[in-house]
Amino acid sequence: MANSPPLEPELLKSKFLGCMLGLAVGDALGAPFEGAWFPAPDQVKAVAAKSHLLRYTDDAHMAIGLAESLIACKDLNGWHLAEVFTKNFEQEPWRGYGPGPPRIFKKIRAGMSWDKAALDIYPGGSYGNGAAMRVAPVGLFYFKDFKKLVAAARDQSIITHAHLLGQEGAVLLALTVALVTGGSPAPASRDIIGQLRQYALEEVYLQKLKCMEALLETKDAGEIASQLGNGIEAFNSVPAAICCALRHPGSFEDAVLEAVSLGGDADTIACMAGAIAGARLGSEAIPGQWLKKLENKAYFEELAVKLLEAVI
Ligand code: RVK
Ligand code: MG
Ligand code: MG
Repeated sequence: MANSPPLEPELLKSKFLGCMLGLAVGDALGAPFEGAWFPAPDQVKAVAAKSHLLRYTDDAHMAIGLAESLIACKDLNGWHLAEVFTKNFEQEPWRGYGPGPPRIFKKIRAGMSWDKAALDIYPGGSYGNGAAMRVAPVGLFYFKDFKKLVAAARDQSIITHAHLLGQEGAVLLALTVALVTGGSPAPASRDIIGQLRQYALEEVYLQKLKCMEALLETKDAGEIASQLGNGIEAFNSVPAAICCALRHPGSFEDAVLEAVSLGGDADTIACMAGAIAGARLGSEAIPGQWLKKLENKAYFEELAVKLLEAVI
């Protein structure tokens, strides 16, 4: 992004807000459909319309922790972030965390090092999507410096998701957020896929990024789930989320509804798609009827503004 002209401050603010609010809205819209079988977009809209509160889950809760730590440390600090994740979990353990992280937080609380605890749970570490679902604030914070972004996306993964497949999902998601944040206009979807292919190291991601180009045009959203996956593993959800966001570069609503409609790990896929779509289109693109019902909306806005202040 070094050669791009600087963005207008108001536009950048809207993009930071759009990303933080977008990930929370996506998570909350998808949460009632976690594990569902291809819910129709109209059904997703109807459930949201009937809800008094759009409540987010572990995905956005952990993105809050990441933003809090980046703001406090002005960088990615593994010790500090592990403490923030642990404290936030202890305060709100009911947010629907995946199986691994609560066990890791217990080990960290008992004194285990931030970069060792995760290896005690799954052999080689977890390749669940928990590191990618929360990583969007890294994409915002380091949107001007991809070398630092990649290192930070990996370091924040290592706390809970040390497996290279878990780390790479986080890297690809953070890069996509950075690419759509830094460009005005944001690069075309095919160019973004091309850039991601240059950073991908693992075969499963390279192969899915290749499939994604053809899926940009498909009329059958079910093809996305069947070719890219819709599961809890990072490699079965990060490519699908990126694909939904890139297929709808002009509509936050279409990107997020399509992400939920894949079913499976719907809150997480919609959280990641919402982060990308919100960063690309800005907060004005998020439907007001969803935003006004979002739980803790003001806190997501506060974090977005503080993240921006830390990078300009
Ligand atoms: C409940 C074998 C492995 C593995 C490995 C599988 C929330 C396991 C959010 C594990 C997200 C699952 C989700 C999830 C995030 C991972 N060998 N199997 N090396 N690594 N798995 O426990 O934070 O919804 O089946 O790290 O990634 O909304 O249970 O959790 O949907 O992936 O949880 O990995 O979960 P974990 P997470
Ligand atoms: Mg969740
Ligand atoms: Mg989930």
